[in-house]
Amino acid sequence: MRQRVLLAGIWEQENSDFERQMDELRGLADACEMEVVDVMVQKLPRMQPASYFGSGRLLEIKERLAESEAEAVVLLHECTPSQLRNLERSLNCRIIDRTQLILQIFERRARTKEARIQVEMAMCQYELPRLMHASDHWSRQAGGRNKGKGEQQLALDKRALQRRITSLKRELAGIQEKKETQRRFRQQSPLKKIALVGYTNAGKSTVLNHLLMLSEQAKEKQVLEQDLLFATLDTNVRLIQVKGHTPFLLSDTVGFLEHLPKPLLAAFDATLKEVQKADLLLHIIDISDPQFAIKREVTIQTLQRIGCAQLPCMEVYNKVDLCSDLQEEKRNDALYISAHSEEGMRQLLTALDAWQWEDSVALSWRFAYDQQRELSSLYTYADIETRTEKENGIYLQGKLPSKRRSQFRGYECEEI
Ligand SMILES: Nc1nc2c(ncn2[C@@H]2O[C@H](COP(=O)(O)OP(=O)(O)OP(=O)(O)O)[C@@H](O)[C@H]2O)c(=O)[nH]1
Ligand SMILES: [Mg+2]
Repeated sequence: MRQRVLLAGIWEQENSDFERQMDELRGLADACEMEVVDVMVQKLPRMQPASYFGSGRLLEIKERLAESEAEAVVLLHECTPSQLRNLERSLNCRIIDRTQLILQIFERRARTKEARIQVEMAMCQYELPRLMHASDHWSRQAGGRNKGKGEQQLALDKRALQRRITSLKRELAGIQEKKETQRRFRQQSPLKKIALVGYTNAGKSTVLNHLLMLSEQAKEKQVLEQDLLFATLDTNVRLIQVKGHTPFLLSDTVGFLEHLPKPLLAAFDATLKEVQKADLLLHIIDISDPQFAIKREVTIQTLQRIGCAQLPCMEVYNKVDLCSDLQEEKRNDALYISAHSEEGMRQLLTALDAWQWEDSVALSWRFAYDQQRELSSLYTYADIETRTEKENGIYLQGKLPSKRRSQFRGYECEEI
């Protein structure tokens, strides 16, 4: 059964984006399978340091809680430990702040061992300062004299939590070491590494699956795509090899969200490495979403936060099938696709080809028949367009990245 919750938030004076944020909170609650039974808002210059809401509104919320039989209050902001404790005390029910809500969604979605550890670590990191704060509170109350039982218990809990974080870190490092080896292996590959990035639910996994389908790759290679916030929590790297196009490695990863809580960004640090090491980012934007411009901006800011702002990035507007009249709005420097159909997919592949061969030269080569090793090495890096076998050798024409030219200069010949 869905948990019945009351959504509540402070509408701070300078916040012009409040309604959208509340809508998003509703979406997050939904993603956590909660039933929103009521909404309470208070307009204030800023949130109250002690109890988030003003005292009058707290009484009202208490009444509404009783009327609606809500089991918990979900807050628009991340709260301080003391705000949470005071709210819990005055409302006498469970308080879930925005960070906890997101952590709960991640907990539900985590499927692989790595994702589960990352989420648990983020939860412990969220808990720790709260526990510390509670223990400080106890120390102050005891006035440094006899340590009360409660305080001793808190100290034990704190140590247990710290030990758990250390052990999770160790376990995660083990898993990530294996992944790092795979990553290094891929790094040596001549194939370009492209990473899908974007707001959660923009359609990143669907784009990956569509390209896999065009690559005629096995069905098992497909990744999970779902109309859910944070459907993807793991990084999946796949080889995209569509006939007539240059192959590349494509990675799908966790979606972004406005004010993504710090513990989550920290715990998913290694997962985001895939993005940091990419040669190109494909920023997928859901153009059917009325809020797409804000979400695009949030993605750009998140990329800055994780140190990826300098990477080349191509913007891809997705879900055009859901928009009726886009013609006038279309930008020349962006791509428009529908990952649900063929629309724009070939243009996307052509644009990726152009990017891959942007810094390349068209050349001709001749190899003797006993130079097979050198010849196959050229095939690794070049896009070969023609191959002619003659008496005195094999003649080839094609494109080669400029930086590789010196390696095969000895085989260059006049045009065939
Ligand atoms: N109509 C339409 N729906 C799409 C398109 N692309 C994706 N979707 C739907 O959008 C929803 C989200 O797609 P995903 O591919 O899971 O989105 P994502 O960006 O990977 O999301 P997260 O993993 O949560 O970050 C799914 O229900 C998809 O079927 C599209 O071009 N058109
Ligand atoms: Mg996904």
